Amino acid sequence: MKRQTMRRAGVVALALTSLIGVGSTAQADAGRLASSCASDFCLYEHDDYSGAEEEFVFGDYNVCVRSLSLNNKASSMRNPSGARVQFYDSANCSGAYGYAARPRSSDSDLTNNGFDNKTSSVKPVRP
Ligand SMILES: [Ca+2]
Ligand SMILES: [Ca+2]
Repeated sequence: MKRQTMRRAGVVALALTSLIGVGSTAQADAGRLASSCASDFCLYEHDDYSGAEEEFVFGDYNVCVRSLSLNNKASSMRNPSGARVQFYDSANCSGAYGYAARPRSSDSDLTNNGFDNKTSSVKPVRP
């Protein structure tokens, strides 16, 4: 089980590297826990910022960004940006958002917000 997770994370890391030049998901668990989100916003496959990582670069407020590699999989998040980030169950930020992250915040477990494995798109808004 563990090995399988690592292999999947490696594939995602490769895809991310070609996309934005950052890929740290293939490191050991300890390394992932210690690493921080180098982009505007990061989703993680599992609790405590572990598993595969998807990084987001926000162009502007109110622009919807779809989750690709972690669609319906995100279980924790880091938001180092100055934006409030709204989480949507739908793919194009349609309907009401289900969860909102404060600027410069992180959440090691989205379960208690009722949003584990649901996020399909996110939208940064002015805080
Ligand atoms: Ca998950
Ligand atoms: Ca969803």
